[in-house]
Amino acid sequence: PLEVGPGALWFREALDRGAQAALLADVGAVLDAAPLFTPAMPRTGKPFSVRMSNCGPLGWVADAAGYRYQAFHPDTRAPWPAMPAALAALWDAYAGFPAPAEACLINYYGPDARMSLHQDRDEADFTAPVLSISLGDTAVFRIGGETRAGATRSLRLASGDIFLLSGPSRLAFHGIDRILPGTSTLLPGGGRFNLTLRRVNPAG
Ligand code: MD5
Ligand code: FE
Repeated sequence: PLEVGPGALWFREALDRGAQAALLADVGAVLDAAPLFTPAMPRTGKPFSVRMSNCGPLGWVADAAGYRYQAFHPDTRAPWPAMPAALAALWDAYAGFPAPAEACLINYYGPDARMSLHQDRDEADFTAPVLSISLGDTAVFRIGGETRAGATRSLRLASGDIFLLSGPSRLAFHGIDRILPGTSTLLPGGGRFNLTLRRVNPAG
């Protein structure tokens, strides 16, 4: 892999087309049971441009009350679908962490969706890495250091790329500046899925 920062490992083209299509089918089955919801900013209630769902025991949600992990879908109130075996296997292969992932956040980006620069700090255990899998159109990803003011780098995450954030990079500022429409034929309607596998609670 390419080490783009301390503990930030970029595995380009890690998944071949068949593996991407199989993961996309798994995502489709999850979304049949747990449809994409529109998260909203705490306090202001401003909607995100990215739509989301989750699978696994816990899922990340955002609404006027705040950001949190919970065991059920914010609209349907149903428990999140189980983690597909292929995703659990990717965690085992790439994360190098002894406990299983507890959450897979599914982000869907249409052509105009963005995610502003932020840190992922809603988990109780920062010693566990975050594993990101990109499917569909290429994203312009920005990653900096542990302070908002620090320098940032811009990387293009393509379909089939896997990104591991561990160690000091686990708390790096990062975001998605834009999607490059038409760069992949994987999703029939275009757009991009990003899957992030996470631990939420301290291991054992
Ligand atoms: C995405 N997702 O592509 C982006 C980046 C999110 C989120 O940022 O919070 O859902 S995935 C790469 C990533 C994930 C977690 C941490 C870091 C990068 N990082 O510390 O650089 O939908
Ligand atoms: Fe993030």
